[in-house]
Amino acid sequence: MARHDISPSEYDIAGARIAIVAARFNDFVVTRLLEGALATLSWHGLGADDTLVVRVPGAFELPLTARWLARGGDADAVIALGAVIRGDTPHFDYVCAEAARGIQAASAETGVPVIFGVLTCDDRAQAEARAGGEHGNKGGEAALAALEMVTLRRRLGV
Ligand code: INI
Repeated sequence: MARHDISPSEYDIAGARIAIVAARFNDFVVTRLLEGALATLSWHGLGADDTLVVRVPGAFELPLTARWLARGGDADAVIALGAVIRGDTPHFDYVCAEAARGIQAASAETGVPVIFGVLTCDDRAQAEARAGGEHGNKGGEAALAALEMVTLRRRLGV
């Protein structure tokens, strides 16, 4: 039986097109996630002509927009970026849950990989640490996940 455990050196992404939907809420963090994602895509040879960036109000709007982009047929993968930071009310829990559930549903319903690049943090410091700080840049990691899924889908022929 074949094994597929794809490393970055094995990416099969020639001609791939990647759509990114990024929340504007908590822009001080999301912009860094976006920069991380674009830098990683660029490092792997995907530039402005291969990427589409769409901004939406907040993480709650990510799933619907990801579904539009995935259904549009032009994207081999969609990356959803956002940052939900806990406040004093249960609002955080609703936004996180719907973003996660909706992004998974967008992927399952369209068959296009939709990557969950949404930080869910207790405070600004946690978010900044994951957006180019001591815990790396989760936007860049989301881009790698997208490229791996594009490659895997091509390999499996699905
Ligand atoms: N949206 C976020 O992306 N992050 C948050 O932390 C956040 N909080 O905490 O409220 C948030 N709220 C807005 C939400 O995503 C929608 O844009 C809004 O409710 C309109 O539908």
